[in-house]
Amino acid sequence: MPPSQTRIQRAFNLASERYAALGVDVRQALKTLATIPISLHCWQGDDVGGFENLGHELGGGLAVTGHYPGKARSPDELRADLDKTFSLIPGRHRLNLHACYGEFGNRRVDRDEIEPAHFKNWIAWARQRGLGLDFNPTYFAHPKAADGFTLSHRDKSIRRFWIEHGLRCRAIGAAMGKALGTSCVTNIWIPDGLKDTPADRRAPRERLAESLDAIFRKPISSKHNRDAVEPKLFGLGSESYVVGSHEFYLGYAITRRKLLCLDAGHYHPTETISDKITSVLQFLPEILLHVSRGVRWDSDHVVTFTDDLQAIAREIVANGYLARVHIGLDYFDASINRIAAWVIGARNLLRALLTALLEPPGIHAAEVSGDFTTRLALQEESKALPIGAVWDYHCISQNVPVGEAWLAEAQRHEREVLSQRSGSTD
Ligand code: RNT
Ligand code: ZN
Repeated sequence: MPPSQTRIQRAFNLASERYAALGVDVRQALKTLATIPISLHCWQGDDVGGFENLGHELGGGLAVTGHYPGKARSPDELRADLDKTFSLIPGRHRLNLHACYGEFGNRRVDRDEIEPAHFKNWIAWARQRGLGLDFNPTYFAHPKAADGFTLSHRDKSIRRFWIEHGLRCRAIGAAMGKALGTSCVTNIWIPDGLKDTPADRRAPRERLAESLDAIFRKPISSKHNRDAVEPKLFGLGSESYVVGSHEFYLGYAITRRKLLCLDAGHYHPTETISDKITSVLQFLPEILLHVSRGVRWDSDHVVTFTDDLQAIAREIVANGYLARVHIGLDYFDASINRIAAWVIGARNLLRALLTALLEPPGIHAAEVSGDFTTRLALQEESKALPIGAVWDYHCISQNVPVGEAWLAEAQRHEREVLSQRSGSTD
């Protein structure tokens, strides 16, 4: 064993003893951690660009800032970047694709024409690597979404177009789930909303419910595809009214037995999704999370190791919800190396889950016995427990770089691969 490995092993042994004294089984925690899949969002790799080559601006209230060179310009480049990324993250994970990332050759294939065949390379790639796929219809960056309305549009033909897109996306999701033997979560987010005070808040919501019902009419086995709907309170250009608000989709998901997607950036700045998890899971069998980080607004910053992130992970783990919560990342940062952005967010999310798995049982026990002093004392003391030693050991056992060593790998990839991509600064 090289000296660094011996050091990591020794630190791990000491840490395990420390945790064991508090009643925590570290090996069991690592076993569980290794089974938790994170759905990595493909759109961090190319600033939500996709491969349709429609030349249409992103829109829909989504904004990617930064001009870091080297973004992926083709599906092959994106897959190469993802391979590098996955090699720096411990565990076996999933990829979350948007419909605009299909491979259409030189043809123009509109959103109401897409088929599973356009995703066959992604499916083959995922199968080879043992990755699951998740999916999203793309309701933005399109002329028929340019006025800010899609499924709730007042024009029936535009609604029809987007319903067809939704139908096709569910079929693609099911094809992915079937081919890979792991159910695909197909998540619907639409940008529909208004910048200024609406005169009618009701009709668009009635139309949205109707459009969604049309998309979901056909039953699909949950073995292959699960439908999720994603609410939002406000967006850029939809500050006054969002058709698919939290209450709208909460009611919709409960009555239609759909997954609700909670995005950490979609609420008021002091409102957290961690507290919502135990509430909505009283009434829904499963949910999807878009783990993100809003800075002042839904800015989709790279996920860092915040209290918010730790609270989300803790609520999933402490309440035994790992089987009912699908965990995905959702952010886009073009101001730093895009692979590093993926890796930082994913490693933080996993570290937060590990922290939750290592929570001393005394915290819960203190609450049960009504001793809130002890609860608070243990909560605070547990923040200084040697989680880093356990995490390092986990990385070594999963054959991924320990600590900041992953960065050198990402930088080598930047020198050898990303920097060779010309004209890739915008
Ligand atoms: C937008 C939603 C949505 C998107 C992706 C690209 O506010 O969070 O999930 O980020 O579909
Ligand atoms: Zn989201």
